[in-house]
Amino acid sequence: MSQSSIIIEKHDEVVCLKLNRPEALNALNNQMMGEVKEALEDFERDDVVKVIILTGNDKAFAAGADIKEIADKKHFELYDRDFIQERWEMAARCKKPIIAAVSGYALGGGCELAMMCDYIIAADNAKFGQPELTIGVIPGAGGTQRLTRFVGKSKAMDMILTGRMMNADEAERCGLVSRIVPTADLLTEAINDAQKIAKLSQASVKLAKECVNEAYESTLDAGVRFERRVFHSLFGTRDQKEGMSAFIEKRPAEFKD
Ligand code: DAK
Repeated sequence: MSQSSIIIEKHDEVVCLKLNRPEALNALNNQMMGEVKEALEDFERDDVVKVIILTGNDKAFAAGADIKEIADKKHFELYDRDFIQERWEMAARCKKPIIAAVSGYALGGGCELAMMCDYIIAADNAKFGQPELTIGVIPGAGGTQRLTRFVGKSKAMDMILTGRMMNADEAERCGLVSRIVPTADLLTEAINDAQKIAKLSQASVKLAKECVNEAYESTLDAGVRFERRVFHSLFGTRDQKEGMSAFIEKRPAEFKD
């Protein structure tokens, strides 16, 4: 296998996974997605890691799947191997929180990968798009579904049918990203967020994430019932006792998971 196409940096309980094929604007090839999947699986198993940041470089988060790698593929080959599906979905399956820190291009599979994360912080130079129709296909890693849930039908149709890019301002206005920060501060901001989350009770962090995601899978009634059961269950944890005692005793909570 050639040189690794990701870089991993650890900051105590926060781990930063950087996509690293700058010569191809971080186009997501099979090797890179395999490495991303393996790294995420390792982070899920590693008790020290509490929060994951997925990022690229200033110019590109990722400009999509590697078109040069997939251009000659045949229909049955994609179908039969379910086109590298299992390598792509890991970010959406993580129980630990995962923040996408997006600078530059997040196009096609790059935008889809960012949307699989729990939330997106955008640098002021970020550009999002689903340009697959301009190369004769459609989004294939959840773009038609996730983008529509993020931004609504009209904007999703506009983006997907025209293939145009959206800048960071528009992405924030329509709810695709949680906030915009100066490009130079992107990683510091993401790490600050991650460190705050890492200090909380990880049971409540993981379960809150599961509850929010449930909103996309169920009716309001069923989702609220799910949330209530999870709320009840947290009273079986020491962290709930610690959090509430610390509030009453006017001291910082020390969560132990
Ligand atoms: N693939 C391969 N190489 C790419 C690339 C890509 N997506 N994007 C950029 N590059 C390469 C360029 O070929 C160029 O390489 P050299 O020619 O120098 O060797 C280098 O990166 C710099 O790119 P440019 O010269 O084009 O740079 P510009 O600044 O002029 O333009 C650009 C930047 C982002 C506007 C342009 O590079 C561009 O349009 N890129 C393609 C964007 C795109 O169409 N993306 C969507 C790809 S399709 C699925 C999973 C995933 C997917 C589908 C299914 N399953 C699990 C089922 C995803 C599909 C896609 O993402």
